[in-house]
Amino acid sequence: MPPILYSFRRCPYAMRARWALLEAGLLVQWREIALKAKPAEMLAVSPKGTVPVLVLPDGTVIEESLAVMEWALAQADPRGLRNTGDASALIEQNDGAFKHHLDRFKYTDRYPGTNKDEQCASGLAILQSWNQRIADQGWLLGEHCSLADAALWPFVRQWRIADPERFDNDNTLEDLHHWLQRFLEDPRFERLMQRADPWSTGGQQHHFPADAIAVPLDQPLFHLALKADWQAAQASGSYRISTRGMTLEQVGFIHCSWQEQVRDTFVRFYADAGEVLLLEIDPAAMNAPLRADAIPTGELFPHLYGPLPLEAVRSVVAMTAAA
Ligand SMILES: N[C@@H](CCC(=O)N[C@@H](CS)C(=O)NCC(=O)O)C(=O)O
Repeated sequence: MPPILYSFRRCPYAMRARWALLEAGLLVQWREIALKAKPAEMLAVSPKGTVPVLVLPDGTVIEESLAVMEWALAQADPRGLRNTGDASALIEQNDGAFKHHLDRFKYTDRYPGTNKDEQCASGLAILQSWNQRIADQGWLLGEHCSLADAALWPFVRQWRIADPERFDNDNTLEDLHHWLQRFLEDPRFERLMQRADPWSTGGQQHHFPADAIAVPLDQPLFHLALKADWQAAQASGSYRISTRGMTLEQVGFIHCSWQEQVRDTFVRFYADAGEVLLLEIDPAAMNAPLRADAIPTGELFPHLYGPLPLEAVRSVVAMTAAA
């Protein structure tokens, strides 16, 4: 059985954990909770009563959002979120000072004696320092999206929601606006924010992501590869092409097909690609997560969230329009 995730849709801590699960290609049993009526099953394994909580099949309980992210990215980190610098100082600043100001700016009434303008100014100073980093490097820690970016953006989104007009019109935050927009416009955002009624014992068990299914391990998978890419993989020992002209690192997974999907994929993307090979892959021989995700039409395609082990390829044949 997949791990169990206790989650709350709008909680920024739960959002960062779910984002990492999406990145890593994992599928979990999703138990949406109401903060005012936490399930006894959750409190039994994590009495502190905060979400997210992830319960692994061996009973291990992970009850801090960052630990869930770390666990997920240890299973698979196809875009290399953890390869870009040390995220700890920024995450500490976010979870400490920034969250403090965010709560007091957003919910001033709950904190008697709080001056909203002061909280706004203090939070803004932190946001401006992040804006500067993004202006200088592209992302918070460098040229690529990192663990820090993935862990912080749900909190910046919350700040924006407290006063969208003020945030959007603040031209000291221009680079941060674009940075946040990249997450909000990412196709994964909609999947992250899928809705479910609160879970109850014996009730319907959804999975997260709700549009995904586990890939059966007894049906072969197929991947169309350019001959030159496959030859390069023999030399380097690892195949890391997602689809025609795009790498695993760029896309986040390797596109695969089930048998009945191969022909359409070939006609749509590879018909004019020169020498194309059809790889038949044993799904049971993977060492990275496999998940079938829905494309916008609703059709499910199997995706491999890591490099393709060469030994998992059972056969290689030339693919032609007539084949
Ligand atoms: N340090 C925890 C904080 C999680 C947290 O505070 N979550 C909030 C929801 S956003 C919560 O569950 N609060 C409990 C409540 O409101 O009863 C983590 O990173 O996972």
